[in-house]
Amino acid sequence: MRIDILTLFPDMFLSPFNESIIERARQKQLLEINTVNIRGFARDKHQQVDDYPYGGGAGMVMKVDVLSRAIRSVQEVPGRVIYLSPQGQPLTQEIVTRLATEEHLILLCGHYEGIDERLMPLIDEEISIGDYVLTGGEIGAMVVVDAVARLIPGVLGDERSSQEESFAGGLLEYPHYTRPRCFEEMEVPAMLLSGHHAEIRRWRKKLSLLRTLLKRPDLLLHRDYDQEERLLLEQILFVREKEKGEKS
Ligand code: 4HQ
Repeated sequence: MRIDILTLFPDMFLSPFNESIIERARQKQLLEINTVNIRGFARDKHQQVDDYPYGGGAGMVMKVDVLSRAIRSVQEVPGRVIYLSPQGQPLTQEIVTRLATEEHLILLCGHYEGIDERLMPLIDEEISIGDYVLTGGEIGAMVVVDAVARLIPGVLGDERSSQEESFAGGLLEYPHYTRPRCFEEMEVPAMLLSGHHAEIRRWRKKLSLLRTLLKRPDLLLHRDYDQEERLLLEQILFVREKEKGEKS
């Protein structure tokens, strides 16, 4: 997969993309990331990339001619152009999965008040990483790259790691433990030491469901449940109902 990032601040991407899993994916050539400095497409002597808004008001607007040249410069191979913006579709794992099937992504990072509206015909999709305001699209682009990269086959050392999410897909993770067995009087749950792999799997699924119910009940609403999940959720709800009765 190839990802081009159009930005005024290419140095912001140095550490995030030159460390750990993303760096290894690039070394293995599973992922090619290019940062493209938008300023390189300014033509006037001041290399101006922004200008005052027509109609007046605070802030600056990124220039349509500069941005269109920047986008077209990376389109010798056609790619999906994504603009990071609070007005975009909120990023979800479903969107990440879809983006991971693309061969070429072009991420446009805006600054100031944003981009000239006439750039919209060159943009395929707007994505928001959440309902808050950033100083620019760079951190949003990093989030998209990170989430997409780990779905590319071969990027995660252990192929199971991304598979295990479809096991509990759409649920929060069950609790994890490693040595020592006892820390400050807190024991590792006996179930995990039992060696009964089928029961451990069920126990983990049940705790995933319980945690999701307690911390993110919204995730349970529009979910497809299998037979086992229905049963485990029923057990959880039955115990909760029983405990309510005991209190009164
Ligand atoms: N910005 N999700 C304003 C964001 C943002 C977000 C990027 C700030 C675009 C013009 N990007 N610029 N939220 O707040 O992606």
